[in-house]
Amino acid sequence: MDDRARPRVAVLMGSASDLATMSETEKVLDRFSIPYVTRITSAHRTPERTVEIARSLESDGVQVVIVGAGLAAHLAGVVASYTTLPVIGVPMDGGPLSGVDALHSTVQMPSGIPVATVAIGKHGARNAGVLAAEILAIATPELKEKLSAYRRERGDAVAAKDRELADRKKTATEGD
Ligand code: RP5
Repeated sequence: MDDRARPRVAVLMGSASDLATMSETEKVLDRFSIPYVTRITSAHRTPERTVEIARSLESDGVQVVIVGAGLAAHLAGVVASYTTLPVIGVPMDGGPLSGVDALHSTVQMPSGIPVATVAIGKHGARNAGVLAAEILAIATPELKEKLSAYRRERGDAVAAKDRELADRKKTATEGD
């Protein structure tokens, strides 16, 4: 396989029901042109497949692993226990506890086996993509430039909204 097409990030999730949220991670990775592979595997329903996937990540060329899971979210922790690659955990929202269960399950790892846990739901899914890009950027200067542009764009969008608001207020006051 052409090395540029080799996945550098693995996006794993516990269920197809996580796809809508985890597609936010994919969008960010797409934006930074980071090749990734997406897999559905469950710590509880397909434990053996999960171990198989976790064990092969490094030899497949993956450098950062992003894992989304909900409810009693053990997938990120289990994957982290089988690899020394950095693992980013995304707690899924939904369920009777609105994702707080998944947040606690993902973040409360025992010392020695870290899972870098981001926010619950879509914000976390997006940040997982950005964090993966930041990790990869350590050795990839082009990515650093893309990250700076991304931040600039987001800052500019806030400033544009602020100007828009000020203009609306001014027009409203003039109409009084
Ligand atoms: C977790 O259980 C999955 O990550 C998902 O967030 C949650 C519910 O899964 P489904 O019952 O929708 O398949 O393992």
